[in-house]
Amino acid sequence: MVTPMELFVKEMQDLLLPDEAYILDGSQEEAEKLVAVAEKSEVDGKIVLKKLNGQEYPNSYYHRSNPNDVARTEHLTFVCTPTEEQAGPNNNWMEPIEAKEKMTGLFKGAMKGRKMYVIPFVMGNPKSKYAKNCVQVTDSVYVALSMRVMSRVGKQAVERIGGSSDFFRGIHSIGDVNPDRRFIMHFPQENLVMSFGSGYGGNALLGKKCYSLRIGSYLGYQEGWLAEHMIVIGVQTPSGKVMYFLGAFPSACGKTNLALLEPVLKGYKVWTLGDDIAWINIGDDGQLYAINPEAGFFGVAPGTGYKTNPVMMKTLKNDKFFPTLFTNTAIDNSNNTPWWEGVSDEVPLDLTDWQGQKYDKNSDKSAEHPNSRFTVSIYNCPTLSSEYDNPNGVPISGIIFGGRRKSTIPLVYEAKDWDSGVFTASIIGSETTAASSGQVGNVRRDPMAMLPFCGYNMGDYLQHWLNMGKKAKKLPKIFMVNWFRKDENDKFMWPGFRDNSRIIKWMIDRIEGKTGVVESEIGLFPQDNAIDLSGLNIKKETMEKLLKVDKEDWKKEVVMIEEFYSKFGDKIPRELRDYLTDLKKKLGM
Ligand code: OXD
Ligand code: MN
Repeated sequence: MVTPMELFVKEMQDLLLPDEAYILDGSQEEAEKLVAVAEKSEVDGKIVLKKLNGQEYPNSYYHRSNPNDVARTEHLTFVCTPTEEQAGPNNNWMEPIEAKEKMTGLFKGAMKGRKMYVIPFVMGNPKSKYAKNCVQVTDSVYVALSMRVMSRVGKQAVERIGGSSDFFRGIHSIGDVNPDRRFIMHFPQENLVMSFGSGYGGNALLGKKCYSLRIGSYLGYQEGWLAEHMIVIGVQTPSGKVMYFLGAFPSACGKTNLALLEPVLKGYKVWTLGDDIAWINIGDDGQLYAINPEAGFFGVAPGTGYKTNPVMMKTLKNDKFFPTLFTNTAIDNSNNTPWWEGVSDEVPLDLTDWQGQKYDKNSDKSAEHPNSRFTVSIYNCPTLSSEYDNPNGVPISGIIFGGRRKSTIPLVYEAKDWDSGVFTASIIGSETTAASSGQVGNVRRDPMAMLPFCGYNMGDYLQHWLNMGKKAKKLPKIFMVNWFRKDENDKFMWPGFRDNSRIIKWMIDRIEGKTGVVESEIGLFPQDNAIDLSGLNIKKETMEKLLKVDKEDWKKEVVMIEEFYSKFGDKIPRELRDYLTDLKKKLGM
């Protein structure tokens, strides 16, 4: 009997017409073989992978992408639900039949002369009841290798799928890497994504943003769980107890640094479970439990260094897993290592930039692309939590939300309860960065840091968050942070990085009921001296400014929030609109 998976492969062969199909088995030999193929293959006239200095960076290879294909392309990303309202104003929408016709036209014969890689994979530990089965086809060996790092690929997935037809289907071809023929189409009702014309991680590694967030969020809405753009960490206190936190921040707000934090405070330790995605379920005891469905980090290189993220540097230099990939960084020719700003104090003398040109030190552009990335196994991470592979996930005590804001949003505050926490998270704004193609530096409203990743109407999504709160028996505390406040001279007021552990310590004290709060218009603030500042040279006035509600700023903020909410009409839950009305009253508006 032909299984649904075999049938899918056959359908893909008939549509894409590859010269041959290869089903990944997930073995070590396979990884070596695929790397050898990539070292000999060219795409766009560029060798797909080049070996880097194995003494400095074991198992590492370099990939340079087409300069037109370096970030997620939100304007070419569509959610194809039967009605436009289901996708919501947060998504581009296309009618599903029209979208499929368009994509089928692009895919027809797209793999002629190429090999089709069939990637069976599981998102999450295959032993977990929360894990999900998936199959992606692709004609990119770089994508196939990246998927091996980022998910559980191979035989265990095939076994888990068995004769079932309940698996995610991902169809991917890099086509001719032409932005005019580039689309990432999601069909949530069919558990299907069609992606054409891009080899970039977020567009092409379909297990990541496409499945684990956009399709996942829709599945969570149907099935009663949450797929979130969140880190998962365990924070160990001096008593040895570990408390688990989730953290949601828009792209490139230091999420990965927080996930691999080395706390500055003695006796505290952060254990890493995930740096990008969390799937949250209500466990048998009524608490929220999270798993990280991914198995690797696809992290932003610039700004990663021994000062900012020593644990990631150790992860990148670990030799446990084969291979580690670097994409669009610069190359230091003196020792054939990947280079980016922040990895060393000095700019090396002989650099090749991310486009393959000799780098001019006096150039005002960086040698690496601002969204250059590394792809590395989570098993390389020296702070990997022993609970990472726990099939039940970890019980969550606190959820941290944040954005990148030079003004308005205080360093930290706590939401009174779950519903006000949902309101607080629904109003996150952040200055945009290079992780998505688009304008850098504007404030974009980004509820739960999910705006680009929510696969259905964000109004329904916010209602789903409120409903989860009603269903759970014990809920985590919700906090809002802003590490990025600036003073009048445009200087960061809070040191950030390792010192952020001071704020997490305060959160733990709050969860344990060890410290009280001061009420404000927007939420609950730390009492005087409740944040441990030992060994930190920061002025009292600075802390006061960091922990203050500036009413005039907030009045402007409320106008922006109202404008954002209005896009969703009455889809925004009544509770949240009431919170906004209440906030306006408190601000005297
Ligand atoms: C990412 C992103 O790549 O959020 O993780 O853009
Ligand atoms: Mn992300």
